[in-house]
Amino acid sequence: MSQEKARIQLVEALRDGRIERREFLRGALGLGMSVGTIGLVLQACGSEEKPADAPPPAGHEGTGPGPAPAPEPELGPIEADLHIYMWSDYIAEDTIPNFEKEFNVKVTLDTYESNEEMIAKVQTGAAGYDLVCPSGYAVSVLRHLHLVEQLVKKHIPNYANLAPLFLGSVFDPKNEVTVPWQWGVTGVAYRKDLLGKVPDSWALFQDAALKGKLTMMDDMRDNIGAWLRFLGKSVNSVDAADLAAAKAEALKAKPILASYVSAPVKAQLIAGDVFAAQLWNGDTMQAKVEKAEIEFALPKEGSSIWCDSMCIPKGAKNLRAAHEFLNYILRPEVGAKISDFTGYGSPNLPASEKMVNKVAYPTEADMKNLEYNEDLGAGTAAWDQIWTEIKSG
Ligand code: N2P
Repeated sequence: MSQEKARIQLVEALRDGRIERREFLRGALGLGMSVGTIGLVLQACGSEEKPADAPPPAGHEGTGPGPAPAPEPELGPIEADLHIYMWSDYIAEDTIPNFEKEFNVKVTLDTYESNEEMIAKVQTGAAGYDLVCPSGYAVSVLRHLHLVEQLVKKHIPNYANLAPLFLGSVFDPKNEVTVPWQWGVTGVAYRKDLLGKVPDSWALFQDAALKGKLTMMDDMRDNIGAWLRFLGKSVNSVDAADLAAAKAEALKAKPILASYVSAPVKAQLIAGDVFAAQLWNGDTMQAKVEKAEIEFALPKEGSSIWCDSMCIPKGAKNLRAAHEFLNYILRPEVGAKISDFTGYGSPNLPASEKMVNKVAYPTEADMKNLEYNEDLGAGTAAWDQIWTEIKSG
């Protein structure tokens, strides 16, 4: 019998009351289970006592009724390298250098501009990344493709800092694969001095008087999603008639737009070449630091809200370094500095309290006009097709 099977049988025996706690402890230590895992199992099986040096349980799973969690694997010593792939302008300047110094790890950071770009690269399997940062729906896509590793929570004790609002999500109901990173909303960044009005509708991007001074994001979900909301539809619609109507609106906007561009539009807003751009709130705040006349608005038809999370792609080589990094970014002071730089909200509760430029968590009223993007499933092909037609049309 494999050691793993023996461990599972031992946990089951304790859970079913066939062996005593003392017997379980002896067997578990003999099978090389860590003290942390033993603590979790004992807690899940209703034991009051914990081994003397057991850390607090990580996350929320294993504390309710139901089967005990499978023993967590052992991770070796920290590796010398860590490869991160994330959105551009999404981390404070000193986050990585400070981690490198403290943990003696060399970090490589590559950036992307959309979930689709990241998924395509991770799917090749050759990218060699240890951490990626998908939005919620993209976590579902990666899970569906079996492209994410389970987290070893005993190495992320700071997971407890995450606000309950961001846990137990539809894309990770048991908090097994994600560390929520930043949350935000999609709307309109604009130069109040140049535009001369507050944009209140997605129709702004069809205003011929502003030809060449507007941009929308180079992002299938945000772009088509905005036109769906404009039409009173869900950002997650896969209905053929809705998509055809959204495409028609997008094609009306296309000759007015200077380009399809996401985060890099900040430089054009600052320079005043672009008067208004579809953009996320945090990137808008980053641009505002350089140019005070930049503001952010949410169109009345509504928009999307999202939370991006760190995940470990399948086959990652530097697992221990990835976990140490996740635990590090969950420190309140590190998390606060990240969000103070990005301009986004922090899902880390003590970090959000420490932030200089606080971003309040969305209220129920806020949520009335905002939707989370969901995995489109089989509908993804139709969206891809429409997006290709919009861009080449
Ligand atoms: C990157 C912001 C990414 C947010 N600057 C997209 N969910």
